[in-house]
Amino acid sequence: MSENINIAPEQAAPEKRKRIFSGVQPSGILTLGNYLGAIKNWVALQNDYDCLYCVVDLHAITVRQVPTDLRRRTLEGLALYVACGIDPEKSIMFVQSHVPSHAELAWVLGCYTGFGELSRMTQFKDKSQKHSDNINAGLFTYPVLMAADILLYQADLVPVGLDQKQHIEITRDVAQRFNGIYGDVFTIPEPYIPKTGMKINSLTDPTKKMSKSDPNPASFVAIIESRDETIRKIKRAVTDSDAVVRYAEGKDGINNLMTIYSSFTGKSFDEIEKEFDGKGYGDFKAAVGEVCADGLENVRAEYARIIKDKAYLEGIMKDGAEKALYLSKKTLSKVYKKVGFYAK
Ligand code: ATP
Ligand code: LTN
Repeated sequence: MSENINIAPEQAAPEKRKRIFSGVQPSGILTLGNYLGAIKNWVALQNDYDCLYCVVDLHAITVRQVPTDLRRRTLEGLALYVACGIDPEKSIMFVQSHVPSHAELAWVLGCYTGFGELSRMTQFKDKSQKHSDNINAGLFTYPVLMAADILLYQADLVPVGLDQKQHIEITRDVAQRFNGIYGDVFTIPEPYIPKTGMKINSLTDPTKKMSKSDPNPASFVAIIESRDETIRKIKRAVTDSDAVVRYAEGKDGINNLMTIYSSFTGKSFDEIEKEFDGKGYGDFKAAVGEVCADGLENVRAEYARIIKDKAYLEGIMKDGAEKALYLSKKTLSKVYKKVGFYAK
């Protein structure tokens, strides 16, 4: 993998502001993985780009959800975006189901996406295994809806964790195919993947991605859990028995904790190895727990304050949906015209 598919912090702010789109599913309580892999970067990007950040509830129902939980988590997801530092004055925040263009464009794009290419998606394979009792068509066409999200807004960049790279690639393929037939309709988006934090692994099985829908809460750090809980979970994280803090193959647990430590402190793996030279895992885990709890402290305090103000959050949602609808309709009407739909 070249350095440059990862973020290029050296990328200067462009003349005409470029567009960014990203989203998180309200499928559970947001984790440290979501924060370091995605949302932390969204905040950094909003000064230099025009950003749209979405709570992707349509995607969440590809896995069975309890309706009251989904509704509550949608509001909580938006509150977390704000608590993490997304500024409603700078960025558009909205809920995917509030803008019908997403489902509309997804239908059209589905007719330009191959069964074969969807079958190759690793997320589909993983989730079909996890939910073998409910392998639905939505789970299969999930990437088409994601392509619609991105292409509707002519996004140039999509800040996501590494697990989503394949979905950006299929989005590019579908966009190029469509453009090849009808001319330049869609901007071809690039992934924007952080150098550290691109993949935070589970605390209980460090060979797997940390995931908010993991039924075992010990496997993840939730962005909004208590300081003590975070420190306790990290203390209990699964590691090897080698007792040397070193980044190396086969040391998935320690590699993961080093990645987390590095993401919060900005220290390189070499520096971390030196810092903990001669010290045991106990000391290292305590330090990781502390930096993690410190790094999330402000977000947690902001969240506790904002979540109480439902009217404020609903205002952001409503305003965001109006703006997003306006922008999305420009692309959707162009697409409808290009494919030959009769104008109203
Ligand atoms: P689910 O468990 O419901 O599949 P998830 O926790 O994997 O959810 P998503 O909503 O699928 O989260 O992802 C939202 C964003 O967070 C994406 O950009 C994704 O790449 C990023 N992300 C999710 N988990 C991680 C992780 N463990 N490490 C880095 N980035 C992550
Ligand atoms: N599939 C993504 C969530 C998502 C997304 C998007 C991310 C849906 N639509 C558009 C970026 C851009 C995931 O993280 N699982």
